[in-house]
Amino acid sequence: MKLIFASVFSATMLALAGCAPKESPKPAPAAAPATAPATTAAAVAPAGPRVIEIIVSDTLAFSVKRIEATAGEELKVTITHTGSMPKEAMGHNFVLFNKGIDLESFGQETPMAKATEYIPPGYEAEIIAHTRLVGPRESDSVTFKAPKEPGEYIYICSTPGHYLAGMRGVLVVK
Ligand SMILES: [Cu+2]
Repeated sequence: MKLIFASVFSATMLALAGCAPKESPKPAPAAAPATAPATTAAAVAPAGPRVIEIIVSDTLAFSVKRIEATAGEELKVTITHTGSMPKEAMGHNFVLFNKGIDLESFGQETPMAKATEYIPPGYEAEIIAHTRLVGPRESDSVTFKAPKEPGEYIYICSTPGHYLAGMRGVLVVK
């Protein structure tokens, strides 16, 4: 055992000794790829959706009550809650409807839809877009295309009672 170890050790030393002089300095790390391609990609990237920022707080109101858009325009609505009251009572969302929505019926169903953040089931065809329910210091966004048909489209906060108290606005498509 001792002999074998010694032989291996010697061989290793020899190998190391033999190799050492030939060892060349490590090559410098390859230069990072030029940033030109990324810049080019950004330059040709299509413009993103137009961002509409809506602030909500401890009052029953949207900071933006009227949004104007062109038919089919891509919009990103961001709703940010700057208040401090509990989400239970003062949570808000943004729900945009197609024309012809029966808000009274919808409003009657929202109290039973707490589990789905006050979006009652069965309104998929009537709702163009909606955000999640946001509480204090929370924010959510939804990206969608404005309808192709010109006209007025109502949006509300669907927390029970909120839209009746004035938490509503209109998307005007031109
Ligand atoms: Cu609300």
